[in-house]
Amino acid sequence: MKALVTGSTGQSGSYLIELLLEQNVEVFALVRRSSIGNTQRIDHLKDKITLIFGDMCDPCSLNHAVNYSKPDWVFNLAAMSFVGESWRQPKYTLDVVAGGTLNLLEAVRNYAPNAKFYQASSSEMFGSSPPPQNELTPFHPRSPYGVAKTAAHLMVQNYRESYGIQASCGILFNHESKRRGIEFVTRKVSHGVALIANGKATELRLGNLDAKRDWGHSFDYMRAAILMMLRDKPDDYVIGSEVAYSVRDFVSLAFARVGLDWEEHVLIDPAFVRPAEVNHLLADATKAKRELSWRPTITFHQLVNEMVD
Ligand code: NAP
Ligand code: G4F
Repeated sequence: MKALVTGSTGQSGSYLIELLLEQNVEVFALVRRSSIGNTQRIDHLKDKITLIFGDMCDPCSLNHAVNYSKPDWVFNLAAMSFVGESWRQPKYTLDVVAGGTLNLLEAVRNYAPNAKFYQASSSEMFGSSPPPQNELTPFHPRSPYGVAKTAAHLMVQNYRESYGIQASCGILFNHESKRRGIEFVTRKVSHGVALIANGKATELRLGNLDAKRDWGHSFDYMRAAILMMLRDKPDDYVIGSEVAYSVRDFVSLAFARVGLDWEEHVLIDPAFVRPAEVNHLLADATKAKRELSWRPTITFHQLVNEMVD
């Protein structure tokens, strides 16, 4: 069994590759060229996988990657995934997330039409649709990133219906870990708490503390992605913990982990308030529980502690 993974150097790409290797899947990892190195999250796996250089915006490189690896499974995790940045780089976000997915679907259609395809869709697509959200909830994205993910999601469904591509979309709610990028709120907070606890900073500047998210662990959510690929029939699944907490809850628990009162250190900075907010995401993962027998194993409190520790 061979798998091609885009977004291999990201948070979830690294957990996914570890899980695939455990199952003796041969892994081909798409990596984009960087002048300083961007493979830290998978450096410990480099001897066990094949790196292929490429970029989601370059169809030639994706054609090569698919033709060279001849994969049974394609996991499309590559994205400009930071919502806040997507207002500053909307065209680039659309190009990578939506255009890149189209480029990859074409490469699969041409060079590996029987491969199973996994699309990293997002709860950000639900935007302002009231909670709980499941596979039937209408999309109302609130950011350029959300719009781009919605376009990619619909394109994947279209290739499934038009060409019979065996594509499944995992509509994943927020998932985090100690490998999370520093600009996302959970990592920013846990890192900020560590700096303050070690006397290297005194304050932490944040935006909207009222937003609610359904947070889980990246390891658990990549287990779900593999379970989707093991199904005979492609389909779309919501993956989430079915419990939502506010950003304030996360902040309060993270500071409490080191015995500090968050209200003595957190300042609200308008620079981190978004032009439009997604107020409340809460998964209804009934279908995944029923059809994939998937359950999360790491709780919100364990996640906060892991990230702060
Ligand atoms: P991440 O840590 O930001 O990783 C993104 C990956 O995409 C990195 O490997 C990055 O490469 C790569 N990438 C970005 N632009 C690229 C381009 N033009 N060509 C090739 N590769 C490119 O994100 P993540 O948290 O692992 O998330 C994985 C996927 O799931 C993303 O598609 C994200 O949108 C989606 N998703 C995430 C969540 C979540 O809560 N984490 C929820 C729902 C959906 P570099 O390392 O070189 O930057
Ligand atoms: O951690 P965030 O930046 O994640 P967000 O926007 O929910 O997006 C993440 O989850 C999506 C799934 O729903 C993924 F598709 C996406 O790729 C990404 O992984 O922000 C979470 C919340 C927001 O409401 C934001 O306004 O935290 C709020 N927040 C408050 N202060 C902040 C800050 N977010 C960040 N990044 N930085 C702040 O200072």
